Amino acid sequence: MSKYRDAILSLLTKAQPNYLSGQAIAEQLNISRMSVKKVMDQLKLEDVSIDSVHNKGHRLNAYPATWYTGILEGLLSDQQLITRIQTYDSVTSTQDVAKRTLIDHSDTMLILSDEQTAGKGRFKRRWQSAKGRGIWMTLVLRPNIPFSMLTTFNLFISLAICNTVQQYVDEPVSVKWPNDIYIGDCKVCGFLTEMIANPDGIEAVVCGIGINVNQQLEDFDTSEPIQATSIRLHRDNDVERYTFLHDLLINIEQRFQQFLTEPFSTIKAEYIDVSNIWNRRLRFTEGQKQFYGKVIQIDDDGFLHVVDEEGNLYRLMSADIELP
Ligand code: BT5
Repeated sequence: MSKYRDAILSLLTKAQPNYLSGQAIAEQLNISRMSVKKVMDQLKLEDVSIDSVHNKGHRLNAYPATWYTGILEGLLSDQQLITRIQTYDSVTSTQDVAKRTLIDHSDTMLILSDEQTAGKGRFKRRWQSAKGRGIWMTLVLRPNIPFSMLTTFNLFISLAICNTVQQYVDEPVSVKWPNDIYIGDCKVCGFLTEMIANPDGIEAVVCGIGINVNQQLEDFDTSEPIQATSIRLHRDNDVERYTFLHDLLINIEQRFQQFLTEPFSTIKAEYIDVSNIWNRRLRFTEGQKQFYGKVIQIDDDGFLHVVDEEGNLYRLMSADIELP
């Protein structure tokens, strides 16, 4: 595999919808036109649709059905959130890959896979990750913040994901505190945030995000009782995953910046507005404890205030909430 493959794909992506001549590519990368042609021929044998026209050059016609690092590098060159991108056909879990990779690299990262064979939810629960149907990704971020600030990170990220999904469906998209996104009463996305720390502070925030994008009903394994939906199930056509990912990362970058510079109180009204936990009887599981109750408020630190059916008050930082 040519080491110029990613660079060529990145140039073609940035040039879209225009053609880029073989000569221009060769000059920019300081390689021969023959090397450029070899890479083009190889890419055309895969599922990359490249149009090559005599006297005009090469053009990327459409995004492929699988992830290509070079295309993402070109597509995401307008953002500052991520410096390293790694894509895979199949991994156990992007979360595991990210944690292994951050040992050797100190930059910010996006790890993306077409399939996860052992995708994980919180508390090691299974996360279904049908091949080619969703966004199965982990972001490694390096915020220079005190530990205490992390409590509201998920709330900002929730809004970024919720807003992005809402760009693709008409039905209202909602947030289920602390880390789920719903369409109606079904989960379209779950994410989890892990922290890698050393005695000096936070080394990395490892945020794994799973979004059901193009699944049909039969793509979900219903042998376990899950209330899942996908964006596709609320549209007439498939979602183009590269474009979706680009939109998502623009929103995450903007919300992450807001998280670093503004308190949760500035987005609290917006957050409350898209939350689906108000005015309903909910089942809470916190560790071994389980109870039914109602949410009273969310405070400025992002904690949930809940009253159970005996009138006891709780201030929760994290919990499993079921919508019965
Ligand atoms: C979550 O956990 O919702 C966090 C899921 C994070 C997944 C991403 S994918 C990329 C990265 N790599 C990983 O290995 N993980 C992250 P939790 O709140 O514990 O919810 C898990 C529960 O959701 C399961 O027990 C099922 O009931 C349900 N579930 C499993 N797969 C689902 C899916 N694809 N869509 C909706 N619900 C699902």
